[in-house]
Amino acid sequence: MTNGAAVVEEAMDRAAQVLAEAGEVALACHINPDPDALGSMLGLAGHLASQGKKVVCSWGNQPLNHPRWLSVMAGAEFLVEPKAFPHTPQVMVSLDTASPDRLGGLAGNAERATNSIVIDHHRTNPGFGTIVILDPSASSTCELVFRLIERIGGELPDGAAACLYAGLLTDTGRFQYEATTPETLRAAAELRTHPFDHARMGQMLFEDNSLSYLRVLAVALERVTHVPQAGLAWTYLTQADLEQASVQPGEADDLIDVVRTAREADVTCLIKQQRDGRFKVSLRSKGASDVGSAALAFGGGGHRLAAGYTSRVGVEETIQRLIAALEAGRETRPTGNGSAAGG
Ligand SMILES: [Mn+2]
Repeated sequence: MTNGAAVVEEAMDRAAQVLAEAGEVALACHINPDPDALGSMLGLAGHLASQGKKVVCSWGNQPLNHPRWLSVMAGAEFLVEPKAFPHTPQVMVSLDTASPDRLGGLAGNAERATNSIVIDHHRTNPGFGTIVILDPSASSTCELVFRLIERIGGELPDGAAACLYAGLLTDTGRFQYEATTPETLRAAAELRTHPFDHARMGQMLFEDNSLSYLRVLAVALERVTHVPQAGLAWTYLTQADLEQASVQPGEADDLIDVVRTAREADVTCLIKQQRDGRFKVSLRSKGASDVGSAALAFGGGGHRLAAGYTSRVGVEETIQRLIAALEAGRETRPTGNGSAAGG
């Protein structure tokens, strides 16, 4: 066992003890949650509720918009608006949240909590909270929650199993990405022993696009630009593009998954204008570039192969700065494959 693994195990023990002793637990995940964030939160909440704990779940967007795929999960009854979240929780768990600001309106609640348990797998997480379960080698926060639940003990409810499976499925790209380990697959196999409709879940999570979305995808694909010297392929969408097609900015998040299949590029970038005018920059790498470091340099975060940040300058300036950063990275990178843990 490496030193890092021992630290994670010790934090798991402490968290399991605090949760076992708690009567009430408040859980939160990052704003604009993805299935790993929501699944890890509702999965842990479902298990704690089955242990007789009072649980309450939220995230820091006001109002709380329930994603369509929440229907393949369980535990929607635990969700409350952030304003109804305990002001000073005795025990608060923050899930899949790479930094306090990713809690949005609930960052103060985590700061005030007597016990603030943070469970996450983002390498860029600075390690906030009083108990930090941070394992950048874990495929997903759901995998970490699965291990924590084993530690807590007791029967895992079927609905909680479905929640955790959803997060494993999406954060591993259907068990494709490099962080998928035998442990990940053992967790998935164990979760699949519970009765839930995994085929419908896959459909809801990966094959549920509106025609409007497909039309926006066509616009983005038409604009793909190749920058060979930076190993980059990039595209962009403005608010006008999204409004014209009546697509919500959050709906177009997966569009980069199509662009990143470009054979000619190692790095893919999607610049998407938000309602407030700023630009959300999403980055993906096939392995030769560390986009996590690039995103961190621009005030964002993420993993070595998937990361993002927000830019306040226009599309043209944003891409020029990114190209400069990528080119600098290519010059300074040592030869050979990097040894950084993926995520
Ligand atoms: Mn995650």
